[in-house]
Amino acid sequence: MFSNKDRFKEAFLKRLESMCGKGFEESTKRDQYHTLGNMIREYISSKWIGTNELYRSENKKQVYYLSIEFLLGRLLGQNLLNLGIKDMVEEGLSELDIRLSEIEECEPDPALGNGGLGRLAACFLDSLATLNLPGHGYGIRYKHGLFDQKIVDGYQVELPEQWLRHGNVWEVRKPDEAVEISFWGTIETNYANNGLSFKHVGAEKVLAVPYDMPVVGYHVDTVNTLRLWNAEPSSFGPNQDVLSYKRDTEAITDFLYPDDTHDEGKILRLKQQYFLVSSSIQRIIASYKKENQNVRELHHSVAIHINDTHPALAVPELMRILIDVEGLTWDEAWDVTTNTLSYTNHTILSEALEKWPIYLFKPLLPRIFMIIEEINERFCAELWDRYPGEWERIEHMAIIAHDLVKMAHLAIVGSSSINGVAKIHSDILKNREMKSFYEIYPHKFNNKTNGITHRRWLLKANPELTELIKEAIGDEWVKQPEKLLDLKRHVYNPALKEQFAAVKRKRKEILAKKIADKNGIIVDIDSIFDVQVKRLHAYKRQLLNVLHIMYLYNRIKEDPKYTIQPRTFIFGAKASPTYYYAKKVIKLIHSLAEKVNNDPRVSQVIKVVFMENYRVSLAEDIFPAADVSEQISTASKEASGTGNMKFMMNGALTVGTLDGANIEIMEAIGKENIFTFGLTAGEVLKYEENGRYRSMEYYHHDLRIRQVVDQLTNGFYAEDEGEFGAIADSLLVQNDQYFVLRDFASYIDVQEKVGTAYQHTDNWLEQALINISHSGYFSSDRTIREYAENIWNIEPVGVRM
Ligand code: CRA
Repeated sequence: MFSNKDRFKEAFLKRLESMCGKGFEESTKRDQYHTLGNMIREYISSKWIGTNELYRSENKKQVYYLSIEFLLGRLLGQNLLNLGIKDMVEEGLSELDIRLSEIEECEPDPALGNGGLGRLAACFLDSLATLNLPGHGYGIRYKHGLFDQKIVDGYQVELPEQWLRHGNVWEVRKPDEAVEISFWGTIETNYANNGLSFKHVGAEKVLAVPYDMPVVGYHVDTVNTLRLWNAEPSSFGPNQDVLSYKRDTEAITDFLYPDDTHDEGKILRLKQQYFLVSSSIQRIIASYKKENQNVRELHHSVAIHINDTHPALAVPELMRILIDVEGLTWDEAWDVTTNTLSYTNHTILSEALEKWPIYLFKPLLPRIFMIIEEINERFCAELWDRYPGEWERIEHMAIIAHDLVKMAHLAIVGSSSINGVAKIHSDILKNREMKSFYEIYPHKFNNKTNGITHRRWLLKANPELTELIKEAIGDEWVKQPEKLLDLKRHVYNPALKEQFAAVKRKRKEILAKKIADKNGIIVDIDSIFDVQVKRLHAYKRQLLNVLHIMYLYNRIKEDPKYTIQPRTFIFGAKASPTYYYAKKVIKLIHSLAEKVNNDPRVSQVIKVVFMENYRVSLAEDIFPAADVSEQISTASKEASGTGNMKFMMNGALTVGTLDGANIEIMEAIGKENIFTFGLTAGEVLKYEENGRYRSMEYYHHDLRIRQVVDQLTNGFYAEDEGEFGAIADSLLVQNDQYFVLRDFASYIDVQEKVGTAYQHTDNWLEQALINISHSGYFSSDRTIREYAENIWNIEPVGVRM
């Protein structure tokens, strides 16, 4: 049905009638979306089955990537592109007077993630499949993904996200592969003649039913699997109070927790984590045992990756199955477990380090708790041997201490590999945050700098730029993104620069139209599109960006001779619903926009735009249109960042601190092609240690700072003077934890340089092209190859299409 355009058209019309029970004329865009999606899924099936058969017959090692989040974004367009049938389908549809882009708009954005961590998992799946690597994602099928953001009077309001309302064309329910998960109850210990055995009695059972989604590689036959688990009542549930049992069970997969950098100490969250881990590992072992006899050799065929600490219960769960179900001894089980598991840390923010109180943990997961106690005891005994008498050190490193279970310690002790997500982050882990663990396990620690899939963030999001690059250097880089470096030879070619400028302009026009439609704001295409899009968090310092704009406003008002290169400041960000400060920053951006955009003179040169409901599909419109990428986190706090890479790949120049992957971006493109400013990580960490920073001094000594900070509370931006009190307090009363005022002056300076640089158009375009040419290193293909070779020990399987 996809062999040529005419057969496709015919099949499409036939399928539309049979699926929707309507003729073409009456069909809606959504009917057309479902029809096309259905046809594509069917087309994928044979490759999917083929891939699974190949994996079975070759019996090569496979990796399972356990993640509480997968932020996929829309799949229709990406699948068409990866299957190599997009142009044909697009033409066929247009002959039927249907625009593919309009159909694509009907697909809800599967928002099963918050931000970087979840999106990284999605990029990794794309790379695994494209590189023909046997690797699958295991996650949760949340009924509601991340909330939809509405802005009402400048305030964020959260609406429940409803991605499953009209069904999900990509998924296949596999009830035959459902497994049971046990919560609560008690453990009976039996002393038989050949040792101990444990029986979990009185447990509440929950059924985990898998829904599989195909992960299609780019122009290859590999189709891997993303398996999402759904919680359902089990037939072995209680007889009494069936209704509340049903409600409690389904609640497990109802919601994605809308916070990535805070520890949600809720029992439901712990239930989600065990639900994911237990269902995944039970199934992984069952499928291993179909082809292999000896679970003692599991790690030769299986690698299981723990994406941040959320799935760290994989350690005791694998132990439980190996000991209680498979009958291995403790030592045998420990050997298999530690050789199977690997762990990535994504943050050093202490508020994100998960610690579970025993009083919640132990009753919910009694057997798992016993196993963690045993792991902890053995670990502490080892420490005692190594550091006799050093109680403090041992207490500090223990997995259980002060009535808390420390998930990061559990993951480190139970894994063979621990990695950070950018060089500086991995170094901070080794030398500070996890120093004591690095001392005893130096061989376990390594770095894997994050990456992004260029197939979504360049090929799909920016077809215009993709074409331009292909015209200039051919298309080898599509399969080998590091070959984008070939573009470097052409950077000074006037024709290329001109064409790139035209592409950028076109993409700015497209975004400007969206802004006009959605926000009713007319922006100047010739202005710098200066963009900060990411989750709202104090450490990411959207506030620094805002204070700069407030300063510009004052400057323009006060000094009639002051001229600047016009700029459009674009923001997109969701704040966690309970994060008071973050929501105030969103309100402040809106109050600022109101003032700036309505001032006759100021609005000639600057505009402020907040784009509602930032998500993957919106991001695909934003990155290609950006001139400037704001990556201004407090140095040491942003583990890597991945938006920075998406901007770079689309030819935006970075304004950034020496943080996360910004540093590696700078090393790749050269200092002269990035605008850096602010404290270094070393300086920040030193301040944190010696406590010598006084934000008040900066407030008193820099008039520009005093003016903007005063304007937060003197009625300038809100009638209610208390409106932004929390923000002012964070800066002054709480001594500015993220060094916003400390970095203010250097940020203003660097922003001035950006304005001047933009006026040297030729030079700017060259710098943009240099950014693009070095972006290949930041493809997730490179990252995944490194994981495959150095951590998982897996190899490509199968043949290219
Ligand atoms: N919030 C980091 O903060 C990083 C991503 C992916 C984060 C980012 O700097 O790029 O992970 N950390 O590695 C995180 O989620 C729980 O920690 C993120 O997305």
